Amino acid sequence: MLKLYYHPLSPIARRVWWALLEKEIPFNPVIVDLRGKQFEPNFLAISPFHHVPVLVHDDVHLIESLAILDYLDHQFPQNSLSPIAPAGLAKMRMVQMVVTNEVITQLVAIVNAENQSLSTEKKDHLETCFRFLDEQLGEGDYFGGDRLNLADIITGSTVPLFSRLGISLQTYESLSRWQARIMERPSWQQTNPNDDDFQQWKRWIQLQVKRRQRQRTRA
Ligand SMILES: N[C@@H](CCC(=O)N[C@@H](CS)C(=O)NCC(=O)O)C(=O)O
Repeated sequence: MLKLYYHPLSPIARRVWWALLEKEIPFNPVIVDLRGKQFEPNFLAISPFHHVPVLVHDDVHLIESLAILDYLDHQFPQNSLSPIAPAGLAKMRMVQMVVTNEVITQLVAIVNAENQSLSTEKKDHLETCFRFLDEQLGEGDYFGGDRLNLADIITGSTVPLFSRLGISLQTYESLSRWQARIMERPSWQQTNPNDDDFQQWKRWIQLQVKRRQRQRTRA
């Protein structure tokens, strides 16, 4: 059976967990305690950059959430989460990359700033991200039009966290409608951290940022 190394509070590992539920693929979940166990040699042997998620399926062993999602969707064709048409596939990948490269960094910056206000530069950047996602949705129910795809899963594991951090999406009509729709899905609800866990995740992110700053000053 598939083995997924993950942590229930990791929005990046959540992408894979959520996709497994949507595709109704049975799996064996292994929680990695990210308060230190990720640096132990037996975990580093399967995840050299000490990250979750990791997927092990027979002799296939994968890190990197986007690669894992591609593998799952092609290896298990039921409830497909990837469009076939080239333009649809490229759009899905474009949205995935924008969320991964542009949006997640803003999320970390907001959690780290806690109660201090964000710089104008960061606010502008976040607005550009939300405007982009809003435009990509247009009148569609999902990024792929009327069908959920991997872009929805990646965006849906990330964007609703901004609302939980007090950032309103109200001015982005398509994105707000899409968010409400996504949050109704049982697989979204099953993988969504409760409030206590969410507070714990924020503290964990702040510690990670401090750890990286310490590493940089030592280097
Ligand atoms: N590019 C990787 C990033 C994975 C990642 O950053 N995972 C975080 C949790 S959200 C992690 O495992 N952090 C533990 C650490 O860096 O020590 C992916 O997409 O899978």
